Amino acid sequence: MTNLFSIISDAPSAGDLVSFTFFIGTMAMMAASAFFFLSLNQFDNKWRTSILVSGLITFIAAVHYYYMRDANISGEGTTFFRYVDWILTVPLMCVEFYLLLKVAGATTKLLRDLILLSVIMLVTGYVGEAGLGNAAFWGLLSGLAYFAIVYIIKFGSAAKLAKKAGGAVEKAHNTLFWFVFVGWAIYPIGYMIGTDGWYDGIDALGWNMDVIYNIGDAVNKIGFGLVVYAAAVKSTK
Ligand SMILES: *C/C=C(C)/C=C/C=C(C)/C=C/C1=C(C)CCCC1(C)C
Repeated sequence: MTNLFSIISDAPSAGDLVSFTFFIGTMAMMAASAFFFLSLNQFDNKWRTSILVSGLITFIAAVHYYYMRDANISGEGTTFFRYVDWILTVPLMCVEFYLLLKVAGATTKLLRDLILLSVIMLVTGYVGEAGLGNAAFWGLLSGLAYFAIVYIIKFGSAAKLAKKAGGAVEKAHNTLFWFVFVGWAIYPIGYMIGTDGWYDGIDALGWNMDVIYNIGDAVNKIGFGLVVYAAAVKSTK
């Protein structure tokens, strides 16, 4: 592995969009982690764990982006690191929902259901993307698990708890729902670009899978954390 300073000396040329998004993604995730960790002491115990989890999500991503940056430059492929990152960070996003709704009585069953569905979504996605099976088929299974998550958050037990909690918690829950419904929907677009299937017409757009995934990660990981941060600020003052 290269030393930390290679992150600067290996800075990509402006013309290489893919490397550039890995480079700036690493920086953005590191900066966001510092921001969340350093703000911890502003909050009381009820919110501290949530902010800590926000920081862990961007920190885990920062480390994986550092490796993906190298893997992309050397042409090794980023799929494995990408999914290791997601299998750690997406369940932590489920933990964010759980922690937020705990005031209204969220149970570990809700947490378990969300984590189980997210693991199904990601494992089936990996099988399709790594070329271990028919990509369209495994992507469809992944999509079903994704919609089950959307359902729980918008209409299921999580929605009911959010309503019961009201105030800053309900507002944050609703904003996080939009991240899951719109922000997470960025990923299947990347998947369709990166794999073969009935959807190959999308390749004509000339987009790159890694760029799409990197945009998705920046929006969702940093955005999620900021929503929780804002809710914590609001209910602390
Ligand atoms: C920080 C990382 C996040 C929030 C990653 C989220 C990933 C997804 C929502 C991926 C979803 C997929 C589908 C819904 C179908 C195709 C396969 C996936 C795994 C790309």
